[in-house]
Amino acid sequence: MLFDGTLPDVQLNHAQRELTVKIVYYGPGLSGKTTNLQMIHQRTQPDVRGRLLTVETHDDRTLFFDLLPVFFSTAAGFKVKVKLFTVPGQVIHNATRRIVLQGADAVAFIADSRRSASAENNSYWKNLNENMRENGLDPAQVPIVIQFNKRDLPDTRSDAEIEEARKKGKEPVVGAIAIRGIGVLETLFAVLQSAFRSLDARAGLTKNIQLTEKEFLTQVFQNIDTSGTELERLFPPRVKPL
Ligand SMILES: Nc1nc2c(ncn2[C@@H]2O[C@H](COP(=O)(O)OP(=O)(O)O)[C@@H](O)[C@H]2O)c(=O)[nH]1
Ligand SMILES: [Mg+2]
Repeated sequence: MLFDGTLPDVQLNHAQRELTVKIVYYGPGLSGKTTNLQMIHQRTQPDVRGRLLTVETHDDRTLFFDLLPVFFSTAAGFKVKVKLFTVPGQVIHNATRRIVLQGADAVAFIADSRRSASAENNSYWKNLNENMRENGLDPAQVPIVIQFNKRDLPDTRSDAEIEEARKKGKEPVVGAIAIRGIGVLETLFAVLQSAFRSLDARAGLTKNIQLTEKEFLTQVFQNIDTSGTELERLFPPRVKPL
C-alpha cells in the first residue's frame, strides 16, 4: 500500500504509469471561479491543455462545472494529468458541488473580497467543510488556498484586512482581480504546490515515481504564459518566435 486506507485514494495508476491531480475551485456563485479557469486556459499552451468545458444556463451561470485538463510526462515516463474543476455556486446545486468535490487533492476557495460578501463567503466556507466530511475527506488533510478576488471593486477588503486573514488562518491567501488575470496563476501555483506536498506525504511521489515538487511545478508552469505575474521570474515565459 502506498497510502493509508483512511485517506482519500491517490489517483496514481502504476500499470498505466499515470497520476491524476484533482483541484477543485470552490466558492459562492459569481465569485470568479469560471473566470479563473478561463484565464488559466488562455495562458496555457494549446498542445498541453484540453478543452475548457463549460456548461452555462440561460441566466449565464454555470450549471454543472467547468473542467480544464492539463497534461505532461515526467522524466521517469509517468504521465501526469492536472484536472481543474469548478463547482456551481447556487445554493440549490449542493448535490452537484458535493460530487465534484469527491477525490479532490486540494481546493482553491474563491471568495469575493467585498465586505458585503463576507456572510456568503462564510456560509460557503462552512458548506465546503460539510461537503468534505460528507465525502469522507478530512478537511485537515485536504489543503485549501484562499483567493480574495474582485479587489478592483469598491468595498473590497484592504491590504491590511487581507494580511490579517492571512495571519489568522493556516491557509495560503492570495489577493486577485481575476478578470485582469491578477492573482490567478499565483493561486494556481499555491494550490498545486499544496496538492503536491499532500500527495507526496501520502503516496511518496518523489520516492515512488521520481516526481519532485520542482519538476511537477516546472512542467506545469513552463507551459503557461507567466508574463506580468509574480511567477515570471521562477518560470520565465518562452520567447515567442518572431
Ligand atoms: N469586477 C470584477 N469582476 C469579476 C472579477 N472576476 C470575475 N468577475 C465577474 O464576476 C462575474 C462572475 O464570474 P464567474 O467567473 O462566472 O463566477 P463563478 O460563478 O464563480 O464561476 C462575471 O461577470 C465576471 O466577469 C474581478 O476580479 N473583478
Ligand atoms: Mg462558474
